[in-house]
Amino acid sequence: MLEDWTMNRSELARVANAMVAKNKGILAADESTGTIKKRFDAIKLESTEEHRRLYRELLFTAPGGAEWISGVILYDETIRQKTKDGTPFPEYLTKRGMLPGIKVDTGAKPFAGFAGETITEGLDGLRERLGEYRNLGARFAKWRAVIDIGDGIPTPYAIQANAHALARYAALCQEADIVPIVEPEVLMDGAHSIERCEQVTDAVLARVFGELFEHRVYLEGMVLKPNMVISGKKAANRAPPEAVAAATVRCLKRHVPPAVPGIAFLSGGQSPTEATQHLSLINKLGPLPWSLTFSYGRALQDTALKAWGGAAANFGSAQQEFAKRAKLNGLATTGRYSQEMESQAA
Ligand code: 5MM
Repeated sequence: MLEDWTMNRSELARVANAMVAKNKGILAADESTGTIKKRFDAIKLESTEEHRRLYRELLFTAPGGAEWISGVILYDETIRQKTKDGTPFPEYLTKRGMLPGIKVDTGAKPFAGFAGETITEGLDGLRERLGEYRNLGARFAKWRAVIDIGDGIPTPYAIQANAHALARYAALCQEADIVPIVEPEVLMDGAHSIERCEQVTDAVLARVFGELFEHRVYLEGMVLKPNMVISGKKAANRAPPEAVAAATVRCLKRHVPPAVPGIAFLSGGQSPTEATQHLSLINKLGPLPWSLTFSYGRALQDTALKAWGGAAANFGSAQQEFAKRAKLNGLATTGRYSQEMESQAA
């Protein structure tokens, strides 16, 4: 029994370390049906199952992409889809050296009794779903808690309830030999200052790691996916990139034990270049006890999605755009990105 547990732990740690391997990061391609529809609306493309499949194929098969991508977070529909030649996506990704992952939460829903706050759902039946996803090839999973900053929010109890759900999810994942990505996202919507973001992120991370400890989560076998500490999008004087990097590192040092192998940031509405620059500046502040990388959705995909526009003729150029962003973010994981690289070809 003890032997099984040790083996299970060493495999969890192996996968978690591979997810945050040097020069690489994670592609978040787990947009639910409603979110991908919004993305397609922006390029005036109908959100059919085939268009969603084709778009994901564009990203996953991009020449050069796998060099910088360690893993891909899939959605329930996507993990069951195939490349045009009939290879299931998880099998295709694995062959190219990218770990398949799966979003398992069922979304942030209004938190009853707490106006303006949400609680992430999806724990019911999770043990069974994890078993199915493991059989479909998933080696890691993701659950996102959403914390909004506003008048009188977040409340301590909404933070606690979300942290508790994240920890229950993480423990269930590890039981199923799946590495949990623990994603507590403090939103950058609104006009709040960077100081307020730091205060809230401090409180959230403190509670999340408290709950992970209580739930006996094996820290060496997980990845944290936090927001950066950053001014609200509508703030009057937004803090400069160096201040974002310094505040983010300060906050993480206070709360994330060195046992956690890696931290993979979400982009949260930052522009693609902003997200890359911040990551690079953060890494310049090293050495740090964890690997610091990306798990971007929009900041990796936006330029490729626009370049594609749903047209077959643009497929190759959109793949180049994606590979370029993957490479620049890969370089940012070791602080080697510079803005001059933006004008160079992939
Ligand atoms: C890819 O976007 C995911 C959101 O999907 P739903 O809102 O449809 O569930 C999201 O969880 C994503 O993985 C993270 O928030 C990071 O994405 P960004 O775009 O913030 O980097």
